[in-house]
Amino acid sequence: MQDAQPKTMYLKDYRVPDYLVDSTDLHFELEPKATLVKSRLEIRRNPEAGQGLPPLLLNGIDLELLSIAIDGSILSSISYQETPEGLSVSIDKPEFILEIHNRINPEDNTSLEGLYLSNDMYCTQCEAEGFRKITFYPDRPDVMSKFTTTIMAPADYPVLLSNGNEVDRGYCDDGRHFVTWEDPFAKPAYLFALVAGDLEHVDDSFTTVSGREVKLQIFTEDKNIGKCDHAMQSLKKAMRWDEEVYGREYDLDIFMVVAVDHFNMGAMENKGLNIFNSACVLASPETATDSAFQRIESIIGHEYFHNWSGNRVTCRDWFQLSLKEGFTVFRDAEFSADLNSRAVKRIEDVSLLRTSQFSEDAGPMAHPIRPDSYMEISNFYTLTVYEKGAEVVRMIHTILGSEGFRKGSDLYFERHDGCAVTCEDFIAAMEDANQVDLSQFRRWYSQAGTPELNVTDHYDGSLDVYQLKVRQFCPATPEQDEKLPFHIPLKVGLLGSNGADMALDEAGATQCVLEVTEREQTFEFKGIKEQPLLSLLRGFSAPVKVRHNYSREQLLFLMSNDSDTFNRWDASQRLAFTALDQLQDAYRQGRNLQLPPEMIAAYRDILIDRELDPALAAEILQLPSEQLIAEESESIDADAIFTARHFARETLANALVPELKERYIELSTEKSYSPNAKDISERRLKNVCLEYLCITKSTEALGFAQRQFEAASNMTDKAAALSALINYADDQQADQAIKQFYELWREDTQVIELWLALQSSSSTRGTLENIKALMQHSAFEMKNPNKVRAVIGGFANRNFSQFHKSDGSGFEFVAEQVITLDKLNPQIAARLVIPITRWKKYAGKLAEKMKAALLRVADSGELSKDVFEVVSKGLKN
Ligand code: B3K
Ligand code: ZN
Repeated sequence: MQDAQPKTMYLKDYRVPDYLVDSTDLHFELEPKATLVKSRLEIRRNPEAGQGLPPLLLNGIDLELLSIAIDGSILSSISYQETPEGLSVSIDKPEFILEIHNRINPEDNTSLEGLYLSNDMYCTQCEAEGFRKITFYPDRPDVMSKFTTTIMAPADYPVLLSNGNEVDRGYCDDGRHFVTWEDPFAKPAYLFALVAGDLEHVDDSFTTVSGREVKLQIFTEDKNIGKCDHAMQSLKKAMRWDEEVYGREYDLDIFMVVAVDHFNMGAMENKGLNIFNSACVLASPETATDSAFQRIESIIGHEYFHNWSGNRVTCRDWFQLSLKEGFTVFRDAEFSADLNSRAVKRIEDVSLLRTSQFSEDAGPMAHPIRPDSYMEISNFYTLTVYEKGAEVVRMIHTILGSEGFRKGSDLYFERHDGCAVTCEDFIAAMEDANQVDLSQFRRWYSQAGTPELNVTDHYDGSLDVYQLKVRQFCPATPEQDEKLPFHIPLKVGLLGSNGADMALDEAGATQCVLEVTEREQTFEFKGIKEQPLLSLLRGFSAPVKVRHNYSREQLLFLMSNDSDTFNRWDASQRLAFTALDQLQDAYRQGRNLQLPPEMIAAYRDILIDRELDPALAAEILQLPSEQLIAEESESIDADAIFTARHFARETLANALVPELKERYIELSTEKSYSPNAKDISERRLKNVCLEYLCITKSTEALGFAQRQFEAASNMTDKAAALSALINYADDQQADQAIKQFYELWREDTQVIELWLALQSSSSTRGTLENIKALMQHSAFEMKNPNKVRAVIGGFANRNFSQFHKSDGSGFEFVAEQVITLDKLNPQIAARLVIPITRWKKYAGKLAEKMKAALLRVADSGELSKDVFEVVSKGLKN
């Protein structure tokens, strides 16, 4: 693979920094290929770090050092050494001013870390370790400093932004201009940001609860200025929500958001200057789908909430990443739930967790939400740290209740404001504010893997006692063979034969949280007058898998009666899984495939139930994705999964045509677009009906799709119709729609990303040949992560049948792209390689072919740290 293995970092090796940086004064002279960076740092020995004056260690990557001086004296090369990490400088006094001049090359920076150019706009991305690509610095989150930043640029970069408040601006003799920004809050270097470009902005303001006026600005290229309104409204809602729900007020006079086309992830919470992937901030009804509107609302909320959970209180080291990310995802999920449909939000989040986080937990990169080690921290911005991390915070919320949780978060913010802290500090604040003991609960932070609960029950009618026996088990994960029992809040209810919740105690509570702490534990409910039906893990109260021997009748009963909406949906999932398993077995054994008539009847009931939230109906009708079925399988048989699911959908479609048609027509009313929960949910069901109808490939159904494609005035309906045509129309009709759509939207970057994704994820049109053709299209750009995610990511992650082609061509293709991308953008390459690291879960030849593709990446020469870590863990036995 390569000669020198990258170094592994361990949590147990954490040491406080030797030196502190009280102030950081930065000066940038922007030039595309040769930007000059001058820094002036006030440094002192950290009193907590022990005696003596050890060398000062500064991180630096791809920097051209011009000069280094201490207290005004230029250092000769004997006073400092270049190291693999950066510089080691000899120190002979406890306090000093360090001045460094260095040059960087933003234009050639395709890693999109540090300072780079995107469409002629300068921007930065410093989390986690990007600041070291800007200048030599102790680039670690526990070094917090007050930053002042001066940006000097030619006049054709009129907008010059950094963190904090603007304190000066002016012109230089040579025609350049400058702006100086001062951030009064000490922060780690990963929260530093700089933007320079020819940008327009939309302005608004927000009055905080204590009456302070905050200026709000969203910056983007001129052509996108009409797409900022939704983000601005979302920002104001988020600011109000954080005041009301967490008592958190904004702290600077200005809050800025900038949209950037080239960005490795969704957005970044830099202090006062959030930088966003354009796809996560720009929207208009004509160009963005409902899910884009919702994604924007939640990401705007997420980054804003980081101002407290992340910025004011930050992480001591990167092992603590979930401290800010898990907590902030929990906060943004609750924000979205409060603003939209709580049940639908929960279903979407749990689907993502089950599909992608559970498979991470079962794969070679499995890690606890607080990892013990890493080679490259960028590889740990995972669903485990984010989404499972949020579930762990949610469990604390469930155990303590809303009020107790709020007391805990108040204490956490009060105790640690302005500090860099640990997950342990968060749990301790929750404990201390509530006088509870969360010792065992802490195992969620240190043990990886998805726990499984086996639940059996027994009803004794002569004593009116209902007993639940719960056994827990967690599969082994890399480096962790044995797991200790988890503390699991298991929310349950009991349904009577009339479908209503039974009273579980004398006070009449209809649900309770069982605290499962042992490997095996029995719970008893008294005064239960009839055999109840168990509603388990309500609201998905813990990130676990629950096994219980439900009969088909019981699941159907739960589907129609459970008072917990999430569990109504979950019952439908269990029912679908059973049917899909049986179909897979029949396929493997060469028997005729058949869908149980009760299942068809149940789906008909869902479709005609006008009382049911249409979004919930849509979620139920969808059937679990192939990826989720794969995750649930002991050994993945891709062919059987695809065939079974396809058959089930085709059968349902053919059996339910009249009901689908009626519902589709009924929901196809002309009204002006609004991304509110009710309208979104109606559009969702309408478009699920359209898709099912098109599965039948009838002329009538494809006619509906064609008409909707032509008439739609919003992108949700337009894209749904295009998707139906791409997947189910004949080549001619599909080709024409694809072409027409492109001609209409070729100037709109976000719409074209959607256009690419719809094709790459299509099981019919997303053939390898077509994917390669898309990569030759002028709309594709290998240096743009959104385009890579749309085309190559869409193929590897959302095009189950083509990616898993039995000849292994899909795996080989992904391997080739990873090798190419690793030279341009290691972070993106390391994400893309993940689908081919899961080879152990596959049956037969597919496993061999997938492993061969992974080996090909491993043997391709020098790899980045990012790709090396994922590939080497993927190949480990
Ligand atoms: N904190 C950033 C993620 C940075 C990822 C760096 N590889 C966005 C977020 O979670 O809010
Ligand atoms: Zn975050």
